Amino acid sequence: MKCIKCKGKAQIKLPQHNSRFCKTHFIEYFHNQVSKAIKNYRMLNKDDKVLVAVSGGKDSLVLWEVLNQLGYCPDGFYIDLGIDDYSRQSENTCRSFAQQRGLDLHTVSIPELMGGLGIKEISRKTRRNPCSVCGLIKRYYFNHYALNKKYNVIATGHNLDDEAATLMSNLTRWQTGYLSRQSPVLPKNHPAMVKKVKPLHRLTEKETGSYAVINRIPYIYEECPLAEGARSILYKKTLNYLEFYSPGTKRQFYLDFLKKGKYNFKDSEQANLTSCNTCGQPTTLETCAFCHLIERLEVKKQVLS
Ligand code: Q46
Ligand code: ZN
Ligand code: ZN
Repeated sequence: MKCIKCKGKAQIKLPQHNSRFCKTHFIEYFHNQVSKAIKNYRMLNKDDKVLVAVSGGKDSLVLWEVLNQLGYCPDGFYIDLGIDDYSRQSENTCRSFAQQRGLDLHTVSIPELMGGLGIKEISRKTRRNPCSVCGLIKRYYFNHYALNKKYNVIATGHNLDDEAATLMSNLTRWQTGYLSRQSPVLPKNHPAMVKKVKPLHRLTEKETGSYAVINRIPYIYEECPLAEGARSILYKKTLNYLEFYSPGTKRQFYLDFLKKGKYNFKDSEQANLTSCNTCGQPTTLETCAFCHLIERLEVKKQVLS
């Protein structure tokens, strides 16, 4: 098997592109895909203050590494979700990654901010699905922290598999508002909102995994113990099945949606975006979902320093 660029020994096969690369040319391909995503969607400028949301998993650490290699000087942001050993190991992985590269890592702890409760306890107390409360809390603190510390872009490690699974989930339930908003860039369309970007959206989970292995990026292999039964896993499996028999399907499904499909859906919610009467963050309601959650939990909200 030969690299299509240099005819040297290929290490990685990408059936969706009908390509094979040696290590050097795979890294070049990977960086090109990230640069293309950044350029096509005007995600970042070299002088932007960028905060990368890191979890200790391969995607977010690969993103941090690539943005740093491409000269964007990003800082990392880790949220301790209070999920037992998993959270401890994730934080240690992020810390050692940052230390080895001389990068800055910022952290906040959900149990410290929410009266000693971690995601599991919050989920139990509110009788809500753990991933739904976790998503709500993470979104709130990413935005709140970045705004407080004057970062103007938040970058997340969502890859092509994540985005294609979200698309399939939104389509199967005809969530037209979500479909119109699903994008690799969420612009700042409220004074208290920080722009969010997904520079890995053109790359599959397999590709980010290969990049991590080739570049010896240590990451946490275990899945979050609360992920079990998440519907996104089912959608990913379905898409991987299609991809196995018809390479390129996943990529075409998602990238063509961005090019051709997305504009057929209307977003009525964004027009009604206003400020939460309790915390000032953007919401379509009088009080935002996060403040409702705090009220329901009967905990005193801590202010971030
Ligand atoms: S961390 Fe949180 Fe994920 Fe765990 S509880 Fe679900 S959403 S699975 S990315
Ligand atoms: Zn090569
Ligand atoms: Zn609020």
